[in-house]
Amino acid sequence: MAWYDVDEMAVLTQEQIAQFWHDGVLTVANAVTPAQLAALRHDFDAWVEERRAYAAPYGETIGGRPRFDMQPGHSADDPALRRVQAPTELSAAYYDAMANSRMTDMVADLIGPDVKLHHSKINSKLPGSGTEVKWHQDFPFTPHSNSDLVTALLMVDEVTPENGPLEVQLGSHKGPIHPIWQDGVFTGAVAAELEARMKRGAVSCHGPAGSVCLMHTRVAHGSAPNRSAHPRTLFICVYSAGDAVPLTPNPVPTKHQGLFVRGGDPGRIRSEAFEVARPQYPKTSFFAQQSESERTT
Ligand SMILES: O=C(O)CCC(=O)C(=O)O
Repeated sequence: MAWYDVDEMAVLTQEQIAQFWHDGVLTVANAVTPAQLAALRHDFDAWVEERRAYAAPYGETIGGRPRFDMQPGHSADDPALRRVQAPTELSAAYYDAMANSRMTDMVADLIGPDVKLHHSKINSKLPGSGTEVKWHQDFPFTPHSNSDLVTALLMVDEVTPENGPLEVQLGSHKGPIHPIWQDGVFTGAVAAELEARMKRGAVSCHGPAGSVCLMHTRVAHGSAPNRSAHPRTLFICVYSAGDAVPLTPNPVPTKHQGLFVRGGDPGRIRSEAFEVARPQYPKTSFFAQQSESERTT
């Protein structure tokens, strides 16, 4: 898949915008400034250190669920922080990257002019942690009246083919919405045989730290454990068009939901026809929903 570098002042070109709507994915370098990137890394490193002291998920978001979620097996010597929910509430650096960066401008080029935040999170794969993401589309987790939603995955670390990059099925945003309930259980993942097929045709999204992967909400994707000696930290912001209205509770509640980061409230609701099973609200995090052993404990 092609990825692009753009100069300091540019926003996306028509070619890049066309590529996004064709593939459902576009990776662009330098989505934040070097100073913004350094601030993101600084705050994340501090959270990893701080979490060594905790054996179980810790902290609280406005939904009453843990702020910091760890992979089972986490310990002080082997910290396995896998998720920080709503980091824009904790850190000026994360807020700034979400609301005031070239990443924000790029999203406006795709689904603007009116763009609002739905939620934010950090997905972390520390070396050897085993954290993986089973294949799914984001839309059935966060259905809206229309599907003009972009999941922006900002690479806080360099992402390589070895450290568990996002893998996508190009063009899948134009296909069906695949169930993430299997045999009456909310697994948060497509059926195993479909996942195997999707993996065979997958393309991975990697790039230097500071790059962003802009992904349409209906693109099928997943990611494997980090087999390398280097961390893979993604700051993920989910944005919607101003006229897309959420139909179910936010699985990552945040006081910043609905914040207009570009433009303003158009005062209109736009809808598309689709049918989707209601998602199950998570008890702790998305990772626990996807894990058979964590679901049953
Ligand atoms: O962390 C990743 O590799 C993928 C993120 C993802 O699929 C999600 O959070 O929905």
